[in-house]
Amino acid sequence: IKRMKGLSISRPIIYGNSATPLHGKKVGDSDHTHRWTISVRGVNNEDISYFVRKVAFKLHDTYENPNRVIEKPPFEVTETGWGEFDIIIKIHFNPVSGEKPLTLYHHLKLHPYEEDGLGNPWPKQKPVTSYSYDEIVFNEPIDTFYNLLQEN
Ligand code: SLL
Repeated sequence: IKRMKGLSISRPIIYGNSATPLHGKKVGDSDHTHRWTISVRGVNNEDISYFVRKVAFKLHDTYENPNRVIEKPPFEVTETGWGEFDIIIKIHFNPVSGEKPLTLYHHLKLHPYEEDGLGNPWPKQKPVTSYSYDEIVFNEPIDTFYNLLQEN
């Protein structure tokens, strides 16, 4: 294998969650209050599957099968629940990259901020969102992976 000495290349991603209240609608016999979606995606919903092989989301242990592995886009998990917790996100890259998986953390946000920023209470139907922007930097990538990133 040949590495691109002295070079690095980066790709932007967005990860985080949206959540909407169930407003008393019952989900089975549970005490769940919200429906939420955690996701990893490209900027402007760009397809990231050419360099992301799969994404593992580790949910709170109160969930059945808390380790959710998503093998193709959209890399997201939708669930219902009652509480906020930290989600461990493990991004596995295309095997040609030879890169180790990358671990990110996201605090699942269900409850709105007190106000909308203009002094008004948060609108009841408005989804709560919490997203982060990040850039994944590949240092001295393997040449075939570098070319793959360049071509996409
Ligand atoms: C809290 N430390 O106490 C947190 C834990 C756990 C969230 C939140 C239910 C999952 C299920 C669920 O929302 N768990 O019923 O399957 O706030």
